[in-house]
Amino acid sequence: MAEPITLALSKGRIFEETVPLLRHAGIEPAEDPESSRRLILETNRPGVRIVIVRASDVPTYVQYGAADIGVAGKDVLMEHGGDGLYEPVDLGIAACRLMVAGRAGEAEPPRGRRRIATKYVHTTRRYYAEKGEQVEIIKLYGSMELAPLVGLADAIVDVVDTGNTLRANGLEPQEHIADISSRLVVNRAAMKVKHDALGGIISAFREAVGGE
Ligand code: PRT
Ligand code: MG
Repeated sequence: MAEPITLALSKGRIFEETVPLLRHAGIEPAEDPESSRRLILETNRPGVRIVIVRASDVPTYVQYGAADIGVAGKDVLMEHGGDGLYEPVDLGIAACRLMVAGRAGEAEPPRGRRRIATKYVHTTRRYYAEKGEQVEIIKLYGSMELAPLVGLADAIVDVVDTGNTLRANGLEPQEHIADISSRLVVNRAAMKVKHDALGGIISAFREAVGGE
């Protein structure tokens, strides 16, 4: 009997872009998480199941071994830290950029300590520490784009894809922090104990995205 494998995925863009890669590994989810309320999805492969979690919780499930393997954005991984995680494949999916953005046409940033609103508190602290700039960081959980419009912050740090959301709110990208794509993450202990089953899945993902 093959070793049971639990894969952590978030709904939405990551699930949708991971399905074709899973198919390459011979794995088909039995249900669509958008229409099912179930958080544990069986697959066509006995012993392989998918758990549906928040995008920012994927590294936590994998780190603690509640899931053996998962798919998470590099933004989420940078913020979480790499403890207990092995990051074998850049899947190139859900691509975007982590940016500083502020009000459009604001030539000079305000003098003194700028206030930056973000859900990426650790990443933002690290970024400004490396630049040697003192900033005040305000933690938000969503709708970051609102903060500069109502005077909560001078700028935000968020992921940007088309830039439409920034534009629609009178904001513009100002500084590029990192290019982001989603990565396969694997629990380090599971990698040893379930080496054959996980190794097969990792190779199939690598092949599916054109790596060797
Ligand atoms: O929704 P939830 O709070 O559970 O978590 P989440 O928003 O982190 O999850 P999800 O599924 O939206 O995103 C998962 C991953 O997709 C992120 O961790 C990123 O790595 C990646 N990704 C790629 C994006 C985007 N593109 C993206 N455009 N994540 C979020 N956005 C949001 C962005 O925050 C902004 O609000 O979309 C808006 C900007 O899009 P544009 O096209 O208008 O620039
Ligand atoms: Mg979201």
